[in-house]
Amino acid sequence: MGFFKKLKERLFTLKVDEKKEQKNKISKENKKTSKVSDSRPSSVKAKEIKLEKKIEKEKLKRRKKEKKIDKYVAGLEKSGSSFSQRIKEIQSKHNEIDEDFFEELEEILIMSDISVELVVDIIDAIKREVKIENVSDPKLIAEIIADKMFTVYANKSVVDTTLNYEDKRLNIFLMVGVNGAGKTTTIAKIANSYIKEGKKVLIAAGDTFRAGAVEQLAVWADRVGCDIVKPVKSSADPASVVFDALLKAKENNYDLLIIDTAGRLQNKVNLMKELEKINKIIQREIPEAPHESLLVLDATTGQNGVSQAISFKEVTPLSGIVLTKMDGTSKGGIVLTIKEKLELSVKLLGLGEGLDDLQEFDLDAFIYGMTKGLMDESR
Ligand SMILES: Nc1nc2c(ncn2[C@@H]2O[C@H](COP(=O)(O)OP(=O)(O)OP(=O)(O)O)[C@@H](O)[C@H]2O)c(=O)[nH]1
Ligand SMILES: [Mg+2]
Repeated sequence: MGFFKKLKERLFTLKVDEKKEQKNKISKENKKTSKVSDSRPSSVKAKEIKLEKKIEKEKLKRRKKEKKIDKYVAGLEKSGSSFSQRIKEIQSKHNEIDEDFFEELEEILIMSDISVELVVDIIDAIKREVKIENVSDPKLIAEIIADKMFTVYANKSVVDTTLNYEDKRLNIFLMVGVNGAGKTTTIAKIANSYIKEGKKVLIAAGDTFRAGAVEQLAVWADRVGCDIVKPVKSSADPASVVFDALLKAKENNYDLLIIDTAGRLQNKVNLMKELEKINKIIQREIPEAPHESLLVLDATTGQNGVSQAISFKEVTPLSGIVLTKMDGTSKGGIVLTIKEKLELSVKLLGLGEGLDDLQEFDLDAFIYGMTKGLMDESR
């Protein structure tokens, strides 16, 4: 089975057997229309109810997954269409898969912000596959490209993208990143998704440097309906805000505390000291926290963002990356580069400005969004 077919199956197939679902539906219909009371044994009826519940659960899961895939497709519209367009161009330009073809393919991958090292790996893998499968028609190569982008990414290391959130404890997420990367909006989006799950969320306005930062966060907190701890006076130290927030969160049994910070990379030593201080205060209260230290990066800054991330990694321990503004770039390959260069997983993707446009990273959905234009039919 080809890669695209397998990918679509993973993304769109319902786990529960569709035949079983149909059978269950028919038996339910019969029951409704029949005037005779249901005389079947109770074990049969119980089994039917169990299956029905399972089907409903799977359906809900599928709806959620479909919504996520739609978000990915919309958010990766720029990247996906430009990537697919360029691949199609070289497919029709070349009659055979030769060195010239590979050179142009290499350029396309590099142009989409995939690092040179990764491009070399991907091209090598494609070349091997082309040889093994004896493929000579460029029209047949799209699937191999998508497949190898996927496997090179997945094979490099374990792809752990789930956030370290657990029930029955105070979870602490620390957000870092340079000004304008999207920290504040990302905090609002994360808060919103946990609030929607019924969790009690508190935000700490730890960016006390930029005028207006606290107020901007307060507006978001109000909009998503969560509580916020602000500095008591404008000159307050971020560490004191974090301390107050920790006390409030512990006393009032919050599920999640998200901490906003200022990202002034201009002064690395100060930034390092400040983050060290914040971490120390958190660990004095909860030794294993922060449970996530997420670096927020603007995807539109491309390779610059990667250098920025490397600098941040030097000043503070990080547990993952949030890549924002993916909808604003046509170079989606940055996702692959970040993992390669930083040995950190992209845990969340910002696919738009809306509150539910922040999505957990999903390699299948990402590759689908990037290469959908190359597939024969859309679904
Ligand atoms: N299109 C798009 N815009 C985004 C996304 N994430 C954030 N933004 C926008 O990016 C801009 C900056 O976001 P902020 O959240 O204020 O960034 P910040 O890192 O908190 O910035 P400072 O507080 O100045 O340090 C805002 O206009 C957001 O709406 C995204 O995923 N897609
Ligand atoms: Mg901010």
